[in-house]
Formats: sequence, C-alpha cells, structure tokens
Amino acid sequence: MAGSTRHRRVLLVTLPGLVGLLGLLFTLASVPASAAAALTVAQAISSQSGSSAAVVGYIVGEPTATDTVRFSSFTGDTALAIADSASETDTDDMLYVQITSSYRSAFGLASNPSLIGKALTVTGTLTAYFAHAGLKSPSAMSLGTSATTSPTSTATATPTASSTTDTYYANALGKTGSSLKSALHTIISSNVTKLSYDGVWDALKVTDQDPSNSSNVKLFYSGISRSKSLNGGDSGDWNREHVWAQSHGDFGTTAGPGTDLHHLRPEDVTINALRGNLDFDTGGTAVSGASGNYSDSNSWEPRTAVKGDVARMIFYMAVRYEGDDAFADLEVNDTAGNGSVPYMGRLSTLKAWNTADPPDAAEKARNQTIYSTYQHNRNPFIDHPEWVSSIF
Ligand SMILES: [Ca+2]
Ligand SMILES: [Ca+2]
Repeated sequence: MAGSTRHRRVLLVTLPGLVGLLGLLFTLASVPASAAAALTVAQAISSQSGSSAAVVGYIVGEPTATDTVRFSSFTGDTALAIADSASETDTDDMLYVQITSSYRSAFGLASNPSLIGKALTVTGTLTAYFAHAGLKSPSAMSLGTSATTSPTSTATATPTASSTTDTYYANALGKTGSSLKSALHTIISSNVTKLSYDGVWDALKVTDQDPSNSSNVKLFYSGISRSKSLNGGDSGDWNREHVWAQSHGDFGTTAGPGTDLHHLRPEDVTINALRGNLDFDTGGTAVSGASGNYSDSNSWEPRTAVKGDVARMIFYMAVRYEGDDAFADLEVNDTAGNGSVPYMGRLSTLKAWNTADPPDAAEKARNQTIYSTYQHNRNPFIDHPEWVSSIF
C-alpha cells in the first residue's frame, strides 16, 4: 500500500511536461501531494489528518450517530455518508460528510432522497464527524466522479465501483441466484414507461437504425438494411418481431411485454412469419432470405452475430415478467418445441450463445437508448452478461 502510494507521487512529479509548469507549481504549493488526486472513500478513512482533499464516493445514506446511518426516510439535510460501493451497509466503510448551509438545498437527503446511489465528489477537511471518519467544511460538492476544484483531479482515482450503471443496479450488486433475480426484477420493473404498439414503430426506427444508413433500419435475423418507411404488413415490408414469441406469453400487443422494446426488433414480414413461435436452438436447414439462420420443426437458430443478443433478450423477459402484473410469469426452460405459455427455450443453448457472443457496442448503445429515451429500464444481461450463469 505504502509502495503504491509513493509510486503515484513519483508519477505526478514526472508530469510537468503534460500539465505545464505553472499547474504543477500550483498543485505542489496548494495541497499536499497525497490529496492532489481525488481519494477513494477507503483512502479518505485512512487519511483523517485534518488536511484538505477531494474524495469520490457513492451516496449511501444519512448518518445520525457514530454507528447509525439511515438508508431511507431521511430526517435532515446536514450530513450524508459516502462509500466506495453504492450498496455499502457497513458504517466502518463509510465517510461521513458534513453538509454546510450553502449545500443543504442541493445535497441534503431529506430534500433530495433520490441522491442515494449517485456518485459524489466532495472537497473538504478530512477529520472526524459524529466521532466517525469524516469530511467537514466542504468547499466544493458536485455529482459525478470529476472534482472541479483541483487542477489534477482528473488524474486517476475513482471508487472501486466505477461503472455508471452501478447506481442503477445498486440494490442488486453482490447478490447471486434467486436473490439477484428478485432484486433485478424490482429494479427493471420500477418507473418503467410502457409504449403503445403504435409507438413501437417509431421507436424501432431509432433503436434499430442502420448505423451506415440513417434512412434505414437493420433487420434483426436477416441483417438486411431496409427503408424505415417500409414498415407494414405486406411482402417486402418490415414489421415488429417479438423475439419472445407472443404465443409463449399470451401477452398480445397491449402495453406490456407485447410492446417491450427490449425484445422487439424489425424483421422482414416473411422471415418473421417463418420464425413464427419457434424456440431457439441450433440446427435445421438454411432459411431462405435470412443468411446464416437455420430452422427445423421445433427451433430457430439465428445468425452468429445476434445469437447472444437473442439470449440476453430472452433472459431479460424471464426476469422482467414474474406474474405480479396482468401478464404471465415468463420463464426459460431447456426444451425446444414449447409452443405455448409461459416458456421459451432452449436454456442450455441460450446460455452458450450468451457466452459465445458477448455484448458489443451496438447492443450496449441500443440498451442505453431504450433506457434514456423510451422505457427508462435496462436489460441487466447486456450490462452484466455474467449474471446469466448466476440466475439461470
Ligand atoms: Ca451480438
Ligand atoms: Ca419470470
């Protein structure tokens, strides 16, 4: 630990060619070397020296006593606790931050309970607060992981949980199996905007736009680029393919699973009909008009580039729909030829496809667009494909 700290200081001293001599002199003159880069919470806890530093962590609660932090039903705006993990519950791993009057309206948890789970960068004095490792008299507070008050704040340090989606998944992090599935179900079913079936047309023109031709969508199984304006029901048109076949969920096209963009994709009308309600598995004969796809009497094998995408859509549906709304509890089984509610298969094949075809940039971007623009929920298995083997 001491060795790595010394190493970082040496690196800073060798930076003048990059940051400029004036910036370096300012840094060395104004703050201790150990505080030049934003600290993690763990570093701040072990550096209660009364010096000033910027610290980055996730807002986890409201401290009310040395060993007590409220995680909800907040009572005041004068203090918050941050940690390196958004799901931290051990007060020993938290830093208690004093919120002075000028920051209370923006950062007090009683006024802003939605700040829980968000990354915070705060600069202030590292000293005990509530007889606990703390930071007092803040001189700067901002959401995000970039301190704005130190010329070297962009250098390196970030909390151990560094992904921006860690906030979204805060209540699932560290869980496995059925408890992970349950936590994810709650997360991805909360505050969701459900589209109308008509609204799906317009959304697919955005989420599935051909990256090399903005006038077209890219058809999912066939990989063909086709004009956005050819949406419809005639031969040569594209329509709305339910990757979780409608007959395997009996969900129709009312707002719900039948309009959930996470498994709806544009596909040629004829190819869509050929896929029908087949389960997914390997094998069969080549599908005419959809290069790389195969089908037989009870299954459909999509082209290699979308095998993992199919798997993650199916796993999403099984977690998103648990029978606690007006729809069936969708589940995956290891069968091809299910044909009806509520199962889709074949589990072992889908798991293999999830591994063989990991999420690429386009799949991740589609997930982000659905989250930010349309439904405001995410497919967890695109963000964390390793969760598939924990749950299924
Ligand atoms: Ca893929
Ligand atoms: Ca389910």
